[in-house]
Amino acid sequence: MNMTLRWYGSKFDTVTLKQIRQIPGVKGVITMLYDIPAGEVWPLDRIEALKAEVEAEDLKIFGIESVNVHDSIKIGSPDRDKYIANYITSLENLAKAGITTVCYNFMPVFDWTRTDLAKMLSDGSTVFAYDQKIIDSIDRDTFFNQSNDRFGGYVMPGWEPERLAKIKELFEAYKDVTENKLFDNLIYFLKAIQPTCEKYGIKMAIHPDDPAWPIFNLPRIITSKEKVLKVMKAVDAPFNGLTFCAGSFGTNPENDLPGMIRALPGRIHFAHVRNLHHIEPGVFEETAHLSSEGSFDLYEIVKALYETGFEGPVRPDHGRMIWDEVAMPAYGLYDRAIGASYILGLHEAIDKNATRK
Ligand code: DNO
Repeated sequence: MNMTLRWYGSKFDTVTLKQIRQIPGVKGVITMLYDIPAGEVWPLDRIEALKAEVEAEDLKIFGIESVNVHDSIKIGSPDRDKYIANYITSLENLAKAGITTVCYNFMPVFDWTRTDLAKMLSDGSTVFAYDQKIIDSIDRDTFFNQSNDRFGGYVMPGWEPERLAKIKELFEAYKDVTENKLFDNLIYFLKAIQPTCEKYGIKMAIHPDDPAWPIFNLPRIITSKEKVLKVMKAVDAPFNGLTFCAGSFGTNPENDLPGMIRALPGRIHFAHVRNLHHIEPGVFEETAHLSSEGSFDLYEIVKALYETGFEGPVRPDHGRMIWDEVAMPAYGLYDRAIGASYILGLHEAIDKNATRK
């Protein structure tokens, strides 16, 4: 297990590589070229410059989150092959720079969704929260129009202003995309990139849908163990893997998180480990990483990763905003550093217990 932190690049992130380097046990970053829109090629020189910047601070790039998939590929539009060809070139360029773990998602229109980006917990920290009742009662366009304001000036992943500007057209473009069609389009994409991934040893790690159920009448296909296994079986090759995101799958309390990990040996290429607190069905708030703070058993999650031989990158996920930090919501330094130390502590204890037996 390689502990990392997500880092958006020096132009966008409030956290510096120097700070990340000082978190004990953190060996590197998960990063991306945040300014390149979905569908465009990632140039090799930009990737190499990013790599050099990270390595100059004695850190390593353990993977990319995300090389985003253009909507034409998800919709299955006539021009999808052009965007798939661009995606393949980006993968080749990443592999040439030695970066072979790639996270992506296949969520229609938008990425993760929360109804509150700064809900105050009893300790005075603020967190992301979600309430299905708000989603059910709000007009879709109003929700998206308000999003730029909710983000307090930060560009949030998956909610880039240029996407929000064309949200109506995007919804229109997805109107005939059923769950089956979205699944078929994912399989078409995976089969098209398979030769490149296998040639370069690239591990593709699909991120679950968050929350793990359809919202705004859009289909979601990466929401449960059964649905993930269906994708894994449809393209049954090791390159086709998963980003195991505890916080996303865990939005649905019926998902048995350690059980999911154990059902996917060798197919989890990247892990997001965090916690949240279920309040009632469809209503939850994020919390600190500790098991005692939320609804998940983090010990069992790390143990399942350990016992299935997971050796990929792990990152703490959304953190609370604490200690008056000014940063991109959920992506500050302090609480994610605490999360990383906690996960590493669990891992050390599990490892010592296993090897001493
Ligand atoms: C949110 C993140 C997601 C994730 C993408 C992966 O904080 O977990 O934006 O990076 O869904 O493509």
